[in-house]
Amino acid sequence: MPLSDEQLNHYRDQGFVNAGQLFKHDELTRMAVEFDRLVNFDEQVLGNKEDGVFPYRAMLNFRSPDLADFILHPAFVEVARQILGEDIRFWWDQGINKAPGSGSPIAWHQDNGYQDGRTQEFLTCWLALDASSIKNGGLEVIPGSAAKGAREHEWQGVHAVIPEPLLPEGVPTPLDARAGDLLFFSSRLVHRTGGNSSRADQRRAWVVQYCRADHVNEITGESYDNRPWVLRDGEYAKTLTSERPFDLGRERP
Ligand SMILES: O=C(O)CCC(=O)C(=O)O
Repeated sequence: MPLSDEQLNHYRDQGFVNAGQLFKHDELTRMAVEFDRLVNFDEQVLGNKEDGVFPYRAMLNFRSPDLADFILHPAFVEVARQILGEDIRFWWDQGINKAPGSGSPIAWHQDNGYQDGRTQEFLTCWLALDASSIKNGGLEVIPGSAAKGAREHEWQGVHAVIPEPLLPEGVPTPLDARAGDLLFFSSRLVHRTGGNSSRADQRRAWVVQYCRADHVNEITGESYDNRPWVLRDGEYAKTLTSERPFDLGRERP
């Protein structure tokens, strides 16, 4: 379950790694069923009307006990332990489907850019529920960009975006995935996704993020003890519970 030394070194050098198939077939099916119920058959969308919107929903775990259980699954948590240590909280999850014909991009950003203030590096787990490539709105990354530190972002609608002149040097590189692949990347990895120009290939991803338990907003000083524990002193939490309640209405998608 944990990353091999080679995979961990790749993550540390490049800011990302494709860990391959860490979930069983029946687990992936259960996650896809819940994803479709909560994301595809609902009204929420991102993107713009001219290019074509796409289904999206934040915090699927609030609405699905099965997905909440998966947040404590060792396939995620054992890698999070290697990267973040023995005290970890769950940070955020979202379901995104770049459906066929949805042309709207998600522009270059770091996941840290979504917070109003600098925070420590955290971990994004991007679970491909379908095969993904540039053609159907898959990820592109700038390898090595995570090590170059936090970038300034500007808000474009609900999206935090790095203005072109502030992008780090590097060659944009597709990060393709097979259905079921689990990609891990740093919250400081500069990445984007384009539109889905395929005729029929959905591109569903369940994105689950973890942070160190002492994660704080370094500008406002806010402690994120409204995020539930996952590992405490190296022990798995039994359920997702936090010191303060989490208010989805206050948080940006
Ligand atoms: O899955 C996508 O299309 C975008 C994901 C992304 O950029 C993110 O999770 O920060």
